[in-house]
Formats: sequence, structure tokens, C-alpha cells
Amino acid sequence: EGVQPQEYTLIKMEVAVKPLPLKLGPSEGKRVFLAAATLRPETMYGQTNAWVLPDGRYGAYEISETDVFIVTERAALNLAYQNFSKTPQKKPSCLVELTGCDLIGLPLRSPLAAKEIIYALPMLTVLANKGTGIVNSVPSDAPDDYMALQDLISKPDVRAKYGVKDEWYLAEAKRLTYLKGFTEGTMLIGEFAIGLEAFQEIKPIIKTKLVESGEAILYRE
Ligand code: A2H
Repeated sequence: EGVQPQEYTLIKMEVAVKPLPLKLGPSEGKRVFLAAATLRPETMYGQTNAWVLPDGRYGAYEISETDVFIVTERAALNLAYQNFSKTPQKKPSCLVELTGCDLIGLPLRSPLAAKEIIYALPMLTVLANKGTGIVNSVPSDAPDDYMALQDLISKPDVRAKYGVKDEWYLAEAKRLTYLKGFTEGTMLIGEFAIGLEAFQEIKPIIKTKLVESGEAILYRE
């Protein structure tokens, strides 16, 4: 780890269900958010879901008079040092302790997300000691997110284990995964990695180049 602290953007994903599920009952009357740490806030348009660690330990912490963040205890302590706490000089106020399993399936309203509602889904590789323990998922821009989503899509037993319903992610995740990179992506590697041109403009150039070099043919049916 470097000497400089890492700066993340915490994305506030509001729990969008009333009344709150039983487990979150003690937070009733407050605005409750899953707070996700990201290095890529500019990608938030492409969010398809949020990730939680099923066996992870979380809490609903009072960040202000009105707002509650669901994060790990470690993150709540760090937030308190940075003055995000209802009880600034004291131990963070935890309304209820939760596990990741308690959060799976929560409907969320996340800033910038093209989709009005996204859901919290299980990911086993979420690190309890990084960020908030909550991750926003942008499969079009983050390989980790893409792989975790593919994993869930291809493993009905995992979905069954965590009670994941198909309508929480399937159609929209697929659509965004396929469309997003095409309409808004830029090249990151290779000779066209200038970072500005849209995929759509580069696509015919690469296609021609591959055909001319014999590495591809055009096929019609
Ligand atoms: B990034 P670094 Cl689109 N466990 O956000 C595992 N991964 C976590 C995490 C945790 N507890 N907390 C945050 N992260 C992820 C967006 C994104 C991210 C995109 C592309 C790349 C990317 C959407 N997911 O990260 O170790 C979060 O995913 C590439 C590394 O501090 C966060 O940013 O460098 C990133 O890891 C922070 O990782």
C-alpha cells in the first residue's frame, strides 16, 4: 500500500422500499443508503447492480440526523474521523447489525444509473477491509463486475443458495453489458488507444484492418 491515502467516491445508493424490510426496521424514518466506494464515478451511468459480501458484517450507521449508511464497522469509524457521523466525538451510532445476506435483494436508487432501480447481489470476492464493503457494479467498465455477473448468470445453484431472483439482474444486465461498450466505450488498448474516439468510429477501421491482414473474413447469411 502506498503512503498517500486512496481517495474514493462513495456513491449513495438509497434503499428504495417502504416500509423497510424487517431487518432494517430500526432505521425506519431515516434515509437509508448502501454506500459504495468507487474510483470510477464517471462510469456510474452503467450500473446494473450493487455487490455485497454474503458473510460480511455490516451495520446501519447514523451519518447525520437524517441519514443512515450501511457499511462495515471499519468504514463507519473512518467516516466518523472524517466527520460523517451523528455522534462526531464518540463511537459511531449503529442502529442495527447486519450481514451481507440481509442486504441481498434490496432495491436501490443509485445516482446516474440509467436503470431506476438496481438490486444488491452477492459477490464472494468483495473485500471486507477495503472501501465500505459495498461495491457498485459496472460490468461494461469493470472486469471484476463483469465476471461476477457472468458467474451468477451461469450458476443457478449459487443463485438458489442466496435466494437471488432472475428479475433482479438478468435482462438489464445483459442489455447493458452488450450495449454500453458499443455506444459509449473508448479503446483502452492497442494502436487505437487514444481514449477519445467512440468504439463505433473505430470499429469499421479495425474490421477493415483485420480483413486486409487476413486475420478475419466477412461473412453474410
Ligand atoms: B471500482 P483499489 Cl467501472 N472489495 O468502481 C472489492 N472491490 C472493491 C471494494 C471491496 N471492498 N471496494 C471497492 N472495490 C472496487 C467501479 C469501477 C472500479 C470500474 C472500473 C474499475 C474499478 C465499479 N465497480 O476499479 O484497490 C471498486 O470498483 C479498478 C480497480 O482501491 C473500486 O472502483 O484500486 C475499486 O475496487 C477500488 O480498488
